[in-house]
Amino acid sequence: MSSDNKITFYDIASGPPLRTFAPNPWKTRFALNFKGLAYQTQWVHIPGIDSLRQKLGCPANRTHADGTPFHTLPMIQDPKTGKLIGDTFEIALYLDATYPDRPSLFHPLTAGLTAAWNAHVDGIFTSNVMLIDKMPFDPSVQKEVDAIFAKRAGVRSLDDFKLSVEQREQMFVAFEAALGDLAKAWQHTGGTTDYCWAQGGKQTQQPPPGREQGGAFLDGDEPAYADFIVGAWLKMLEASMKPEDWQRVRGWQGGLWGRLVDALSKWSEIK
Ligand SMILES: N[C@@H](CCC(=O)N[C@@H](CS)C(=O)NCC(=O)O)C(=O)O
Repeated sequence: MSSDNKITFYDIASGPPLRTFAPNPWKTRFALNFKGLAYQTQWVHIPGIDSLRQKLGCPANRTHADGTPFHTLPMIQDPKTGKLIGDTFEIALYLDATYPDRPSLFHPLTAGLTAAWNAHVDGIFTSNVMLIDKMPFDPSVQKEVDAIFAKRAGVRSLDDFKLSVEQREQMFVAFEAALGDLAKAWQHTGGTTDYCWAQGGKQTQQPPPGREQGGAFLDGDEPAYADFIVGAWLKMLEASMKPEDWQRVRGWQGGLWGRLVDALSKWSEIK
């Protein structure tokens, strides 16, 4: 297939070797790979996202605290329909609607449910993002990226966000408990067991017999977009945490997160 017929997938550029690391682009890459669609990646450095989206006429879907438009990735351009889409969830819905003969990202009538899951999962990981060590931005733009992030956060330097050893450990404990609560979805428990994960990630109540161990995916032997949402955040941690911290997260909840990332490796190809 000539590159003219391929979907163009705009992803955030890392340092060499070019690889996906940001969570939202990971959701889209999983989706494209799972559906087996032909695509090519266009890598964009963070400081170039604004001008690219404006040039292509793709409206921003986030807003900075001061009310100005916040341009983000991913974005796809599909020559089959001429469509340009710049929001992860919209992209997933579009791909299922446009390519129904390919594996489905959404089980029937679960788009609303998955949108709520997306917001919930984004919230948990975003509140613990300070546990990462460093995102693998290209060194050539690192200073510019740091300045953009510092300005956005209203601080002079990102060093203002450095956690003490004790604060970090507290955050790890809280993160493990939050993921423990999330893990109940894999065991199909939750509504009836109020809160079975205590600080430190220890399970204090057992799920009903037969549901002690969930599979790698939320429902069944194949992943759905809901699994990609969590997998995308885990891939960001894998790329950005210190290796020993990432091993720690992989092992939580009986190794569920490691199992999920490993099971998703089939759809993790970067092309
Ligand atoms: N609602 C958007 C959010 C996308 C988003 O926040 N993307 C981040 C990467 S995960 C981004 O492009 N950030 C650019 C920046 O921080 O300047 C979506 O789901 O596509």
